Amino acid sequence: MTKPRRIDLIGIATAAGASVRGCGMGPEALRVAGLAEALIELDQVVVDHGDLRRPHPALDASPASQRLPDERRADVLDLAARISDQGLAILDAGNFPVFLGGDHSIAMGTVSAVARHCAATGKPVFVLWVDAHADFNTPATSPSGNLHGMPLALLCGEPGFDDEYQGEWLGRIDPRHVSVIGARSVDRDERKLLNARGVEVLDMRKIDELGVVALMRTLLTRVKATGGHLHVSLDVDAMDPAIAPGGGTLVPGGLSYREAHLIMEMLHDSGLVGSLDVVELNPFLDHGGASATLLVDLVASLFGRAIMGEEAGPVEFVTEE
Ligand code: 6HN
Ligand code: MN
Ligand code: MN
Ligand code: MN
Repeated sequence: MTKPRRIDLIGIATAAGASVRGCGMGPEALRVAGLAEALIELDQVVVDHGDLRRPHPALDASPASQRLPDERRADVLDLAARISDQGLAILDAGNFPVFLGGDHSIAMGTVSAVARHCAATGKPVFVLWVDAHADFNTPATSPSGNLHGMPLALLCGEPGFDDEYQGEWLGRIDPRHVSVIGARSVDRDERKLLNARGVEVLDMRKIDELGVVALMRTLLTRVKATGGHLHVSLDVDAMDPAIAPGGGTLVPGGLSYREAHLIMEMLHDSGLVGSLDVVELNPFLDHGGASATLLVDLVASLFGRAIMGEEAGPVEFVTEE
């Protein structure tokens, strides 16, 4: 990755898109785990913009987690609009935004910021969704109603979202420019949509059979050929729960420590990544900061931390026939 002018951290302290509470504390846990310090260690210039959050709602006897998804939707959309505007300003200033979630619904805002920024220059946008889930549900296909399972469908213009969901995110991304890697929990009707729209799903079986290197090379070669901007959205549950217990929707059989790092190292070497989300970290469920620390180390790999230092040889892209 060519060194960005500056890395801008922006926290989004929310769990409004999820039904398990606690990932609103994610940004602070990533700070405590040393995110900024790890980046500064890599000679990056870092600015922390603090957190976006909803004003504290009026208290009543029932916890927020008992609010229905529809009742939480206004919070999700309000935050997404603010994330989109703030993310756009960061990108337009030539800086690299790192969005700290928060649940994965924040990607409606983060990816729309990238799409708006790139629309001005005609640069195609590609999205790499590193996740146990595909987050491509609509209100009709979702088993939970939770908006953190739907951001990609909204971004890809999937029909079935009524006027309540209007905003900068709708239909901003070409589904054929989206790759999900690490998937192992895809809902029945969600799978049909993914196939119909041509979303690439590099699921755990493909990783087992072909390995991260072959899959990532093919993907990066394709993005490179178009001169596109690659946005990476990293969900903590992409990693195996044994190494990343701090999430509210864990699924067994995830990325190993080295598979996850190798993805980040290859992304770094490609020079293609221009924005990043780190989402779904739930410090309340984490074990002694293990997941927060892992995420910080993965971000460091994305920004060039390497086992033998930064002078690793050039990576060759092999175009597969
Ligand atoms: N996440 N597919 C499930 C749903 O409720 O739509 C789980 C979504 C999880 C979302 O982890 O970002
Ligand atoms: Mn730019
Ligand atoms: Mn997700
Ligand atoms: Mn997930």
